[in-house]
Amino acid sequence: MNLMKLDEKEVKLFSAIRFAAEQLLNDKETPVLIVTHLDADGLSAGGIIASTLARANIPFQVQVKRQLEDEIIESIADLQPPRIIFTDFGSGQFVRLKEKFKDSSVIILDHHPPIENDESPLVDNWAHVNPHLVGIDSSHEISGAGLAFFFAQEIDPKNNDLAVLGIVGAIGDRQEGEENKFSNLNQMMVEEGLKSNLLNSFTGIRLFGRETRPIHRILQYSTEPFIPDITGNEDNAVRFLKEIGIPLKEGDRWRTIADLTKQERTIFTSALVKKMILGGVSPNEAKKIVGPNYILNNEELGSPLRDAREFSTFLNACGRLGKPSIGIAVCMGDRGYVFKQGIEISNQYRGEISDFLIFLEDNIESITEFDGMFYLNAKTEIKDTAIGTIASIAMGNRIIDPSKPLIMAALSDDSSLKMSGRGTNELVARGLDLGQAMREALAKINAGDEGGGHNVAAGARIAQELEEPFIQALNEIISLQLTE
Ligand SMILES: [Mn+2]
Repeated sequence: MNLMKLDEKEVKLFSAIRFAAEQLLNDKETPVLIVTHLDADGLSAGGIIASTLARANIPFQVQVKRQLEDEIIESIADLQPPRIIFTDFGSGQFVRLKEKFKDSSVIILDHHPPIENDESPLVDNWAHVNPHLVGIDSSHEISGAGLAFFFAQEIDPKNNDLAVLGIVGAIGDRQEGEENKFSNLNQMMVEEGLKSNLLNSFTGIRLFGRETRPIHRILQYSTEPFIPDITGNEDNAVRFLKEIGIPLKEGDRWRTIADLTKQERTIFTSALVKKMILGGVSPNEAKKIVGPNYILNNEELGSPLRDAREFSTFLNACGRLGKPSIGIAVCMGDRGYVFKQGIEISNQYRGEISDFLIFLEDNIESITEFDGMFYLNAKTEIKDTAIGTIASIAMGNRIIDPSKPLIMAALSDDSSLKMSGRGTNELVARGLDLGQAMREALAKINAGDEGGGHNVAAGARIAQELEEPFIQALNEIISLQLTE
C-alpha cells in the first residue's frame, strides 16, 4: 500500500487493519470462524476473507447471517469458537460481542456505525476495525468488502486480485457518489484492479446484461433503473425501440447494447433518459444510466460475473433467496456446478423484483403520507427479504416523491413485521438519520432492539400488533430530525 497517498484518518484506519492482520498471522493453526452479513457486500467480504485464509493455509469455516441478533450471537457462542472474524457487521453489537467472546480472539471488519465509541478497539485478542472509529464516513468511502480487501492485502500482497470483489461489495452497498464515481479508498481498489489488469473500466450505458441479452429484454427487465411503462412490459419495450429506429435483430441474432453503433447508442441513451423523465424520474436519476462500468477481465463473455454490477446483483440474489453459500463459493472461485445453480437463482430473483416493483406502482395510492415520511405495508405481496431493495429502487428512481423517506413493511414467515426505510442524500443533509430513528422508535415503545442501520437506509423487526405505535413513533422522530 502506498501510504503517501493516504490522509491522516486513512493512515489510522490502515494501522488498525495492520493490527488485525498481525493478530491473525500470530497463529496459523487454530481454526477461524468467519461470520458475515447476507447482502452482496457481506458475501464479497466473506469470500475475500475465506480466500485469504485458504491461501494462508489457515483452517476456517464460514457462516452467513441476516443480522447479528442476540439469538444468533448465542448460537455462535455455543460453538465456543477460539477465533472469529466478523465482516460487514459486528460494530452495532460490539459491547455484547466483547463480553460474550472474551476468551476468544475476535476481529471485526465493519463499516456500520458502532453503537457507541469503542474506547479500546485494538487490544490483545480484540481488533475492532471500523472507519467510523477513525472519523471516516463509510457510506461512500469504503464498505465491508473494501475493509476485507485491505485486510487481505495486508496479510499477503499477492491477494491484490481480490480487489475486484471489494468493488463488487461497494457497488452492492451503493457507495458510488457524484456522477456515479467512486472516491478515496474505493477508488484505490479500482486503481489496484486496473493496474493488475484484472479490471477494465469505461463510461457508457449501465444496464443489466449489456453484453449478452437482447436489448428489448434488457429494458423489460430493468429494475435499476426502473423505466416507467417499460419495466415489466415486453410489448412497450419493443415498441420503444421501433419508435426510435433501432433494429432488434441482426439476421437471426438478437442484438445487444454492445452491438449498437455509436450513433444508435446516442439515440438510445437520450430517448431513454427523456422517456424516464417524462415518466416522473428526476433528471439526475435518469442520467445514472450512463456512467462508469467495471468489467472483470478474467470472467467469460456472457457470464453475469463479468460486470461488477451484475456480479453484485448475482450475490444479492444468492443471499436473498437463501443460498448464500453459493455466493461465497463463487467469490472463492467456483465457476462449475455451484455457479450454474447461482445463475438460476439470480434469474428467478430478477423476475421477482420486477413483479414487486409493478405491485408498488399499482399500489401507489395505498401509500400513507405522514408529516415526516411515506409508509406502505405490503403485507405478503412483497417478500420481507426484498422490501429494502424495493424501497431503495423506489426512492432512487423517484417512483415515490423523494421529499420524505419511504418506510415499507412486509410480513415475515414468523408473523413478525419487517420494516425497511430508505432516504436520499439530500434528506440526510437535512438531518435524516434512519438508523437512529429506528432504534429510538423501538426503544420508545419497548418493541425490542432488532433494528438500526445507516442514516440513509435502515430497518427493524417488530411484532405485528405494534405496527401503529411504531409507525407513529417513527414519524415523530423523523419529523423532528428534518425540522431541527
Ligand atoms: Mn456493507
